Amino acid sequence: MRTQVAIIGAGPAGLLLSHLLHLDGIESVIVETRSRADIEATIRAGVLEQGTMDILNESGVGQRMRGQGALHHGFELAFGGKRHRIDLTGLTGKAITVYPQHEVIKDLVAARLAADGQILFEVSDVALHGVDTQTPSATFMHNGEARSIEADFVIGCDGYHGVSRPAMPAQEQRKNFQRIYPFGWFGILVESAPSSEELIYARHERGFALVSTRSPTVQRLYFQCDPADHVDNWSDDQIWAELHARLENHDGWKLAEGKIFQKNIIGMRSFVSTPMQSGRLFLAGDSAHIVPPTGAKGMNLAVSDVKLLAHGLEQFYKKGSGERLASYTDDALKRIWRAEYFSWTMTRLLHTFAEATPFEREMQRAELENIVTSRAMATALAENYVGAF
Ligand code: RFL
Ligand code: PHB
Repeated sequence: MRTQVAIIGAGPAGLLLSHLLHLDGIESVIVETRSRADIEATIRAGVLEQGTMDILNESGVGQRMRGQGALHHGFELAFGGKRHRIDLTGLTGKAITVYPQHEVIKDLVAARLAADGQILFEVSDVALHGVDTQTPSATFMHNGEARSIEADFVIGCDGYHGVSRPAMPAQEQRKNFQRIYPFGWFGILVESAPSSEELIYARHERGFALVSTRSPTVQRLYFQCDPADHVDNWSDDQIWAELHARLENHDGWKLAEGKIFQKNIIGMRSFVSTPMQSGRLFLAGDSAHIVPPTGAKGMNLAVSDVKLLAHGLEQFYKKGSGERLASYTDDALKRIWRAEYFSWTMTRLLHTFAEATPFEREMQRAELENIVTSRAMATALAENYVGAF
C-alpha cells in the first residue's frame, strides 16, 4: 500500500490529523491496534478549550459537540469549606466546552469513513522502517495478513505506550523530562443529573476531589487516591463517604448521588520527550508528552500539535517548502511547556502530598486565597485554563 502520510494510532491526534489533511487534499492511512467499538467507548478527557472547539467547528465536525456539549463560562475552586467562582469568560472573554473525548472520536471516525478515509482497525505487530529516508514505511499484521504501507511521512499518534517514540533514531540523544506523582485519580461515572452547573476543583486535607459532568444525566467524579489501589477495594458507600467528606462546605451545597456504573484509577505523570521529529517521522499528542489531568490539557495539546503538523504538511505539498515542518518541535514545545507548567501548578495547588510539612500546607492554602482574592492571579489561572496562550 502507498499513501502520502501514514498515521499510527486513531486517538484524537491521529483522527483529527487525517481529517485536516483530507480537507487539504492530502491522502493518509491510519493504522490502529484496537477495534472501532473499543476506541469509541473508552472514557477519558472531557474538557475542550476554545481553540479545540474552534478547529472542530471550522473543519466541519463540530455539529454534535455544539448540540450535546455543555458550554461552561467558569469553574469553582473549593477549599476551607467555601466555594469560589473563577469567571473564565469575565476574565478572558473565552469559555470551555465539556464534551467527552470518545464523542469527539465518534465524530471524527464518522467523518473519515464518510469521506472514504482509510482506518485499519485491530492491526498488530506495528513496526516502522526507514524513518530517516525519503520513503519511510510501516509494517503490521491485519486480518491475519502481513501488510505494509509506504509513505512520504509517518506520524506517530499512538499515545504514551505506542511504538513510534521508541522507533525514533538516536535514542541515546533524546531528552526525556519526567515527574511521576505519588497519587492517582479514582474516577467514577454516575447516573444522575449534575450536582453543579460548573466543574468544582476541591482541595481538602483528605485529598483532592473533582466534580465534572458528561451529560444532563451523567456525572463524572474523581478523587485523589493511591495509584496502586484497586477499584474493587472500594464499596460504593465508601466512595460516596470519601467524596462527601472532601466536598463538604458551609453553604449547603450537596453532591448528588446516583448509580455508579464505571470506575477506574489513573496514574499521574508529567512527561516531555524531545525532539518530536527525526527525518520523516513526527510525534504528536501523548506519544511525545503527558500531563496530569488536573489542568484538563491532554486532548487539547494533542489537537494543537496536529494543527501545526497539518499546516506544515500543507506547506510541504502545496508550496514545496519544509520550513514549518522543520520548526515543528520548537513550535509545538512552546505550547507544550506552558501546558506542562499549568498542569503541574494545578496539581501542586490542589493535591495532598504526604511528605508536605505543615508550613508547605499553609503555603498551598495561601496560594489558593491569593487566586480567589486577586483579579490578576485569577486572570492568569483563567487564561491558562481556557488555553489563551
Ligand atoms: P491516545 O488517545 O492515547 O491515542 C493513541 C491511539 O493509538 C493506538 N495505538 C496504536 N496504534 C497502532 N499501533 C500501535 N503500536 C499503537 N499503540 C497504541 C491506541 O490504541 C490509541 O487509540 O493519544 P492522543 O491521540 O495523543 O490523544 C491524547 C489524549 O487521549 C490524552 O491526552 C487524554 O485523554 C489524557 N487523559 C485525560 N486528559 C484530560 O484532559 N482529562 C482527563 O480526564 C483525562 N483522562 C487521559 C485520561 C488519558 C488516559 N490514558 C492515556 C491512560 C484517562 C486515561 C485513562
Ligand atoms: C473530566 O470531566 O473528565 C475532567 C474535567 C476536568 C479535568 C479533568 C478531567 O481537569
